[in-house]
Amino acid sequence: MTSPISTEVRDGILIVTSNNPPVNALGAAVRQGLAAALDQLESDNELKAAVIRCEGRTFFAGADITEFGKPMVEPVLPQLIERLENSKKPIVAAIHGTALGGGLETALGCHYRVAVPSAKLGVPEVKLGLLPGGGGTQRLPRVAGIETAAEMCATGNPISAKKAAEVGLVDKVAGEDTLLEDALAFATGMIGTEPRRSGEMPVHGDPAFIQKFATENARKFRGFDAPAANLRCVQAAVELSLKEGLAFERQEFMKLMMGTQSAAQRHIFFAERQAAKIDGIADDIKLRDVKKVGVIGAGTMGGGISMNFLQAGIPVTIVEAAQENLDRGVGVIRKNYDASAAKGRFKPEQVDQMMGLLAPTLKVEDLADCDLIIEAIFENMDVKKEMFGKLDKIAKPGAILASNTSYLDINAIASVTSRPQDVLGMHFFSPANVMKLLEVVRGAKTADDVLATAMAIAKKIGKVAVVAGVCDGFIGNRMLKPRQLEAMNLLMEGATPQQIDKVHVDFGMPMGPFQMSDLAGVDIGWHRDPARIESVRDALCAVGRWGQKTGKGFYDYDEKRRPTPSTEVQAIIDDFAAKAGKTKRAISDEEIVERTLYTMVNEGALILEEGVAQRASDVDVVWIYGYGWPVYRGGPMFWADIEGNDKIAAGLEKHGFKVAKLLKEKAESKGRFTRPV
Ligand code: T1G
Repeated sequence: MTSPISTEVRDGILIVTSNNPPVNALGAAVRQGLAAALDQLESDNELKAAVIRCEGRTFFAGADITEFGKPMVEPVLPQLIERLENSKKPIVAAIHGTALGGGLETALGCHYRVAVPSAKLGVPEVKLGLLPGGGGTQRLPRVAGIETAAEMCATGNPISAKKAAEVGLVDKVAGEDTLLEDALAFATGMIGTEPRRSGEMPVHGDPAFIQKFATENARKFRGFDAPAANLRCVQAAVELSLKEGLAFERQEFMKLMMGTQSAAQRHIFFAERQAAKIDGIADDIKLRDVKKVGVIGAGTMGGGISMNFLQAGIPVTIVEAAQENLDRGVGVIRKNYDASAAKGRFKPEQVDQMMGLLAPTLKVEDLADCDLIIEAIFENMDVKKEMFGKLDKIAKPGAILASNTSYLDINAIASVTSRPQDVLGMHFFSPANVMKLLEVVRGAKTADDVLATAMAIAKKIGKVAVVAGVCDGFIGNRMLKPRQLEAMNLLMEGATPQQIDKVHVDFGMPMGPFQMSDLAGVDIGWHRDPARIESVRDALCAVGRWGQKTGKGFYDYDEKRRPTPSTEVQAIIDDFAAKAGKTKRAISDEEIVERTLYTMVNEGALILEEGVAQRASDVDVVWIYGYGWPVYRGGPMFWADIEGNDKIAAGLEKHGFKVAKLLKEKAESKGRFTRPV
């Protein structure tokens, strides 16, 4: 097999090129090729310096994550990086694309770095539950300073070539199209000089920044092991020699690598990419063109949905029934963009440009030239059927007709059109311009190219899309149902809203079932008749406890929307429990987990049995990106594998639940839903 590494000599400079698509990951063959190139550099006296570069879309984007958990193959990356650094002849890294993780560490092993303006440099290992294991935590504080090192390592966010040049991480910003020439010129200028070794440079910056940064980001880092480990390594760079610091980093790296959090986060890294693939449909299927989008409804969802397309430069025609609602909807879009611009996310002229792509109208006929029409109107089947009947007459042939329904039957909606093959669901999560998850709901008659086009457009607008089959609630909301139901049942038996929510927040969820209900609105789906009180929810709604929007729901809220438990709510719960003949008892946190989280896993197993989700990792992606399931627990199905499916099944049986067939099978065979990483 030919090596992904090739070399050529130009004016005494060895040009070392990696060609290892798709991202020049530093797999064994690449490392071996680089080692061979170093042998050549060292042994040939005609060679005075070297430039290391990559073909394709990017410089090395990191170690090869698919090698993790497998026997290491020499040379391991830290060894290779030390060889680079100890070379007696200057070596220049020529960077384009994204120099990430082990890729940036390899560049740090080189003596100098030249990058194009569009390049990004980062150490995203923390997002995989890891830390830079190739010396990054020790060399970055020496090259770029403590502050930049701490931030880059603990957040995993990349920096631009410009910023990198400002902090000394890049020595020269090359022309966008003259990277090799500029790198060769830089190398030529270094011939005969003693190479500057990152590891020999003094650590500089303010060590106090490390703790300050940790404190400022405590909320964001809550529950994660890796950010603190990264900061400990940067601290070690301050206190120890390079050799000792590298040893400390290796020790901390191995601890993370062997932990479940990194396994979970690597699982999600691959799961997110796998979700984009549709089993049984060729990757190169011809997609339909989507040059213009129509959105029906300018409310919270319609407005948020529109923003996604405008940000991607796709014109949107937005339709409302009444001028007042249309004006309000357009105003909210503008206000949201202005708020983002105020935070530096957009330039003012970009906001004007995006708003210029928005065409508000009261006439649904104006959607006739749209390639994709997304309906985001009232969540009622009759209303949706009527609208799709109209669209069937208005929309051009081949237009994709999508409903943003969060649980209604796409097949029923499609049945009122003459083109069910062009109909599917595109279920955005609120706020639609923020939440990354998009459930793409495949109807029985949805054409393959329609489904593939929806998945492709989802990626284009920055969404993480998951294919779902038709059922009540698709994947996410269907699993939410048993969780909410059991949470209410637990209230009747003596648990309190705050106890149940605390169990979920301690687990790592952003909020618990009742905090979520208050945020979304306790009154969602309420029959609106205050005289008709058949449940705790009815009782709360009847007294105006509709959630945060009315200042009270399951909790009371102050002006800053901070929740406090409510004695009125507890009295309503107790009254209902008494009427239902329930006697209050102390309920353990473990029982709350079993009845609200194990039941979700059970529903996930049913979803897989019915083929509503393509794969278990898709279910995990839905819960990570749609509901904030802690990524360091890998999603409900991965978490079940770690908990043990036998323990999950036993816990469900203990509380009288019927265990799904697939879960029972996993329990009996000690099998997993997800592939080990
Ligand atoms: N290893 C193996 N495969 C990788 C990979 C990697 N590092 N990065 C991407 N891929 C695959 C990915 O699975 C997909 O495969 C294809 O490449 C395109 O990726 C010792 C230990 C570089 C910004 O964390 O952030 O170095 O689905 O769809 O949107 O300190 O990929 O096509 O079969 O994401 O253009 C650190 C991870 C590793 C970078 C490109 N590096 N990658 O984004 O394409 S740990 C990272 C990314 C490490 C050292 C440590 C992105 C990207 P498939 P893609 P993209």
